[in-house]
Amino acid sequence: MACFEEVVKVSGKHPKPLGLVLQYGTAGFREKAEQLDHVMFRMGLLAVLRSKLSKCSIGVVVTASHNPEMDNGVKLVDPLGEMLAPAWEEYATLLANAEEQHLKTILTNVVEKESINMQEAAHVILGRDTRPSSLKLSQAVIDGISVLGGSHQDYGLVTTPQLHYMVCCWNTQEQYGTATVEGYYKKLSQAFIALTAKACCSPEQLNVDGANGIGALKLQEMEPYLQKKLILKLYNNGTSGKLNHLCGADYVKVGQKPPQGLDMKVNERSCSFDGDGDRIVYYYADKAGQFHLLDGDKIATLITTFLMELLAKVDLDLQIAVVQTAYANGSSTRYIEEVMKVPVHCVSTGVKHLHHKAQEFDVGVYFEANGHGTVLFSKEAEKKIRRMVLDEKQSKEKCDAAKMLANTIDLINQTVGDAISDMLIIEAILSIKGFTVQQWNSIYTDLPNRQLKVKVVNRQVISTVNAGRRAVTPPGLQEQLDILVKKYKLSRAFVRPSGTEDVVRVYAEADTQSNADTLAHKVSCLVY
Ligand code: NG1
Ligand code: ZN
Repeated sequence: MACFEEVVKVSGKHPKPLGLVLQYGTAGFREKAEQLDHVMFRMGLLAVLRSKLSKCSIGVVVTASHNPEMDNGVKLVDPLGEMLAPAWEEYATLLANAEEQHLKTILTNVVEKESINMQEAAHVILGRDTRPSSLKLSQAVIDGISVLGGSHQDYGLVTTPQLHYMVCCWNTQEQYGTATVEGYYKKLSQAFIALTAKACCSPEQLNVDGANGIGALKLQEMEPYLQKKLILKLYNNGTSGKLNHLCGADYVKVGQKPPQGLDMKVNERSCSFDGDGDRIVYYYADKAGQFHLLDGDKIATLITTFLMELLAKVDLDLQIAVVQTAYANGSSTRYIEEVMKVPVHCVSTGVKHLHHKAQEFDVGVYFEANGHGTVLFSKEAEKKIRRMVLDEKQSKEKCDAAKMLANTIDLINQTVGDAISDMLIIEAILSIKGFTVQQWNSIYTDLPNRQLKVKVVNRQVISTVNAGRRAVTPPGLQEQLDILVKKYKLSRAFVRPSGTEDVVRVYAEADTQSNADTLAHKVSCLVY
């Protein structure tokens, strides 16, 4: 194929380190930034092919989210803002690992297998985080797009969810929103102001740890649009500290401790974003100095409670469900299923799995324990709700509840988990319900738990089934783990290889913190 001759020529400027093997993992490729130039170029090529096939704009985000600053990564975003289709993840891996002499063959195979018409136009939407390496790497993506004749729109520095939002706007002819960062700020802030118009109290200042990343930058841009309806105090805004270093949602969640650089007063609520602004966790310290974390499970419970109340009022026969992963605290699952009577589904780690499952319901609430999540409303559910808002024959109570649901739909970023949007929803709910962060926290009590990272020679020797909850290789590992778990009360533990870092993750839950810690430690010894 003639056009691939040029690709091979330009690829020489983006050489693949010989023998380097990478995998399109939980959230795209992640590696030390200096190893990724060829991957970026090739993902530019792949995005063009995907765009030609779908006749839609395709997104590319250059980010490594919660990873350390020296890492970077890339992921492709499908037409409605969703994660890349599974078959294309395989093409991405093949393409990234092809030695120079095989590049043309791999590209030709994709074109033939998918019957791509190379005469079609292609358009790619690009964004990047604040890592020092991101600008150069995004230029390598542009080289890939250009050599295959694709056009592109570079949004530059944006949060990952802002990029997902842009892709959805482009492909819905802006029905979802205006495809600019200003359009994003206006849509969310108008919905927030409308939703909280009749709130019983205005909440006190919220401390935000921006992880020294893009979320901090974008929140500062957005603040004027919120018209002082929410008072934010931003810490770790990137002016002095390092990205994700001793701060950010992952640091807080995994370490169960506050970030550095945040001045937290007793009982004051604070939240942390991650490095690309798609995760959020809340926390506070009580009078005794004890730290309380309100993670993705607590967020899912709060949002589901709020939506359930509104859905009961509108009485439109809409089914709500919650989607979690194995990392969800056992108490949250029990509370949602047994007390709230809402069905809970457990899927494999990685937001694409949760998103996909949540699409099966009228209203699907999905959150990973780490604070990555959103709410999806089916097209039909959204239509019914918006119709009720305009239906003058309905009672005022129904109409008001429908309006609140419609504003919630506009406030939530339905394309992916979004720290800014989730923060606004949480703040709206707290002020509408007149809840303090302590009242929110007391909805249920978390089971003590511990997450550990274990460095091993080859993490891929561990493989799992049942949404990551049971190890099938190496032989005997699961049996030994089962014996350990039986020694503790209310216990649960599992191991799985990370899809984003070169580690094995261990998770343990038990009746006391010291038992959870000991169990996690003993499980780590099994894999080490
Ligand atoms: P891995 O590294 O595969 O565990 C982590 C998170 C996922 C997801 C991705 C993408 C945990 C335990 N895992 O995946 O939930 O958010 O990163 O960022 O938090
Ligand atoms: Zn992230």
